[in-house]
Amino acid sequence: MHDTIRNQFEQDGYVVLEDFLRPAECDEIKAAGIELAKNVPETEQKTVFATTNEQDIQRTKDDYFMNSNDKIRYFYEERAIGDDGKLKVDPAEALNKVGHALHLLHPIFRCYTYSDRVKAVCHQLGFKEPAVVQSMYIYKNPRIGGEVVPHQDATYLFTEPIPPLGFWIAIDDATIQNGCLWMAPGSHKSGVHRRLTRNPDKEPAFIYDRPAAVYPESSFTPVPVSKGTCILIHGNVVHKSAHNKSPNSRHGYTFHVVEKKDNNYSPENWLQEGEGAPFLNLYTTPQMV
Ligand SMILES: O=C(O)CCC(=O)C(=O)O
Repeated sequence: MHDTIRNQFEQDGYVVLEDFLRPAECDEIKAAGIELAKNVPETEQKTVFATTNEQDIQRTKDDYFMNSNDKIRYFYEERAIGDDGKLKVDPAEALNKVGHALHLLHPIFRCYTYSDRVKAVCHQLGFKEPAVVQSMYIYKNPRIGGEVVPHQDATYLFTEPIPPLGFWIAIDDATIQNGCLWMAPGSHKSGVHRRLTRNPDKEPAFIYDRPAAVYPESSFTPVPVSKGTCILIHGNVVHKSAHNKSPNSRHGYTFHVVEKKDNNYSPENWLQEGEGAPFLNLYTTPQMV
């Protein structure tokens, strides 16, 4: 079992773990995600998150995004907000995602992040001191859920020599129609193609060091999965997801783990450890506070 996961991870850059969560556990997480969407505090600004255009990414990475390492913050779908700044859709279906400290601040997300199953996977992949650095609930809502363009997670969370590891858990069935992940198997073997780095005291606050790589459509394979499946994502593997044009949501819970032992976490990453956002050792952190 150990070798199978590790070999596949090394070969393809991702591994599909079916039945990682039970349907009832997904339902509990989904209820928590919807509860967050329905109760966005009035004081939160309406920030859009979209990956389709470079300037948008750099603009999105404003203070609201940048200071979300130790908070639960709300990012909207572009198609959810009208020209007047008001919501065009039901608030329960307006968000792109919530992040980035669910694993620290929300009891349900904390429980499913620091779980024995997650710890076992990290052991199997050989992590010595794994730490969770960020978490997101991604809604990919019916009809408006935006495309996520091809990228490597290491572009945003650069660590060396050991790349970060993503856990991506399907909370709904993820299909080709509602925007499942598409992976480029083996693409993790070609290094990190570009990085988004802090650009202190300048505008924009973040810059890419290189233009976006162009990946042929033929390199991607769709990975439709049933609710409760976890996809382990190597930090250097190229992946994407399409616009959800279907009437069904495609919720997912995702978080990233970095190795702390003998590994360098780049001080240029947008996300930094902070007093309210410690990079806690996964093996020793309790599920409940
Ligand atoms: O959930 C998705 O559609 C894509 C998520 C993803 O690629 C990421 O967060 O890196």
